[in-house]
Amino acid sequence: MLTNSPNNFSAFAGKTTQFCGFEDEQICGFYQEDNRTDSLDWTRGSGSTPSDDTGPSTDHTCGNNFGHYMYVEATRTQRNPKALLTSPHFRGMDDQCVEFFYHMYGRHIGTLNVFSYVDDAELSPLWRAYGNQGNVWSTARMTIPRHVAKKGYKVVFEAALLQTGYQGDIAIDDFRVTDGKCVRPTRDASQIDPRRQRRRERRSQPGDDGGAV
Ligand SMILES: [Ca+2]
Ligand SMILES: [Ca+2]
Repeated sequence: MLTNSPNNFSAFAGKTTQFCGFEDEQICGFYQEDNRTDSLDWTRGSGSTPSDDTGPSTDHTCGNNFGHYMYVEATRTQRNPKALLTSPHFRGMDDQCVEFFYHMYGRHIGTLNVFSYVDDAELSPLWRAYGNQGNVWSTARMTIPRHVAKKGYKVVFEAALLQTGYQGDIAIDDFRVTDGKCVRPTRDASQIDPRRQRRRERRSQPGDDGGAV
């Protein structure tokens, strides 16, 4: 079961915008799970991740070495390496849109699963991306339906890594919750082909949406 946030806050308002670029050390009240629930933690990083040919080289908010993002470093030493990061509590009167940027670049990329979590209920899947998505920050947008928003929910990020190699870092940045359905919700993203990846890399600039699917 998920533990309670030490920095729990509730966002309940007619017009809500909650944003987290992970620039603050408190990571806006996001919290890790005890490693009995998962097996790894997310790390707040900046610049490049320690391993070559995987992970972002800058964050998404600032697009430079000073900006921060959250990532999970790939490891070969663990069985089913997995790390959960849970958001603070959000509530809304109507549908809400959850949006964030993700970076999944490398030869051994596993899966990023995103869930909503209401009280003590099961995690319910919102979105997932699997495999190498190219060396870009891409956007994901998913609508939280009204009945969930009214009850109040958290968003849970689960990085499920492959054990096959260390080029498998998964990163997220610029998390946002706004009122209303997402204008352009994104589909799940699976492995991309190399030609498409090159196009995405050419197009990608910090601040744009990186050509997300
Ligand atoms: Ca950032
Ligand atoms: Ca953990």
